[in-house]
Amino acid sequence: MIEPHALRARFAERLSAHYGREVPAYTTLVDVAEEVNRSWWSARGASPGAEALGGAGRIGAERHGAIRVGTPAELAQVSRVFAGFGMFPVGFYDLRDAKPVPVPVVSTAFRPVDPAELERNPFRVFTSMLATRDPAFFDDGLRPRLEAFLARRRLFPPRLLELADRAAGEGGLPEEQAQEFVGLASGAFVLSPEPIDGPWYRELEAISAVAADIGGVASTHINHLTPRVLDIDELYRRLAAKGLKMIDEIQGPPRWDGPDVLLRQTSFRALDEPRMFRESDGTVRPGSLRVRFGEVEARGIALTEAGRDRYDQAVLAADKLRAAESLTGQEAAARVWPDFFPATEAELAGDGLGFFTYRVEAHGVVHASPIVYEDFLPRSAAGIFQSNLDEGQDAPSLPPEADYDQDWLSGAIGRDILDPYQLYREQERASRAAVAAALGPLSP
Ligand code: OOG
Ligand code: NI
Repeated sequence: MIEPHALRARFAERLSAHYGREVPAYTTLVDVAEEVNRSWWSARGASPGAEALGGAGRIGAERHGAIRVGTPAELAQVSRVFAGFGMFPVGFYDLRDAKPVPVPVVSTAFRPVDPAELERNPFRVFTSMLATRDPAFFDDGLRPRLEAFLARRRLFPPRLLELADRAAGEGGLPEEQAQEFVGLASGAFVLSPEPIDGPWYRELEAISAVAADIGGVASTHINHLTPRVLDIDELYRRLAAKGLKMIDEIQGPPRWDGPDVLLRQTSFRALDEPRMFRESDGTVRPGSLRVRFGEVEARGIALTEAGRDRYDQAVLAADKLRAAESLTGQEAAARVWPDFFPATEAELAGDGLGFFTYRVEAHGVVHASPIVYEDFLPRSAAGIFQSNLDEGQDAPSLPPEADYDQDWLSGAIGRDILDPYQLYREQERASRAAVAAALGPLSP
């Protein structure tokens, strides 16, 4: 039996091999990320706490991908496919009122939830669904045509869903079916060479490039695959030295002397890719689309709700400072950060701002290790979407209206969307309970 974690590792590897062939800059990015990680481990790998970020094996294979679908029914099918790989929906992200540019989607992330499963292979996929019901983006003239187009297409062959259900239900698949499952699943996320309906695509593109990417074509695709790097600033420098440049500055927390929290990411625009367009006169003509891009990320400590509040306040303060003094986002964040976050992991734990696990070491000494943030940040996500949009798109003039929320999305998927805080809290609680069992109760 090939278990879900092994299926997941094969799936991630297959997608990565495919993506590297199609987007050569991705291969460069992965190579440089590996170099940076090797230097990091050789400089710091033996120091206490290095393993807390996840082992070198995990981090070397670590990727996240992103896909976008059009309807609740498609999302429910995605959920079945990923369940076969041991990946479950965690977190709800509403990007419809994201700053600076709203994106007409609501999203969740499919990922392993068990710490042991994450260590075996942490592949996760940020998954967005088009908010077709929202009149802020789609008017009554367009919506029925869009929904009819989406209802006609089939993203996942029935055999794929059947194998996924079996893998989820039986805890894996025999070798032959495992290969078939991984092949069909990766195939479903490969960019299709089919000609695109030109007028239809452009009508949607006038509203949002993301709407066109989702609803303007008959299939879905992985639009980026993101390696994890242990020093994102160093990666930035090495890429620049190679003449490659990340387009956006780093999103998320700044580089500073204190503990790294949550997620720092940056992305680069992919090149135009040749595609065929079918025009209204019936001719098929070559054109190009820019739908895939590159991204890299560094993961820090998971924050509690209180820590996350601090983070949101720090971001607001950085925004203000940035506007006032024309700094970059990272410069502004670095200036305000010490006002909001303590400089040591011990204080982050003591102030209840970050999640940690505890274990008893020799002579009854209790050691705290930070829990790595396994999720996403809506504001960075919106920034990442932005790197995929062409310039000059107007934001819609209306605020989001349709009531998409986490409960609605859970209902649409037919499966509970898990709360990331609850997962981290439970992990921390279990480790404290184990310490208490070994030593007697731990002070809070
Ligand atoms: C997803 C963007 C979000 C991230 O890393 O925050 C994301 C998309 O472009 O579909 O991947
Ligand atoms: Ni991403």
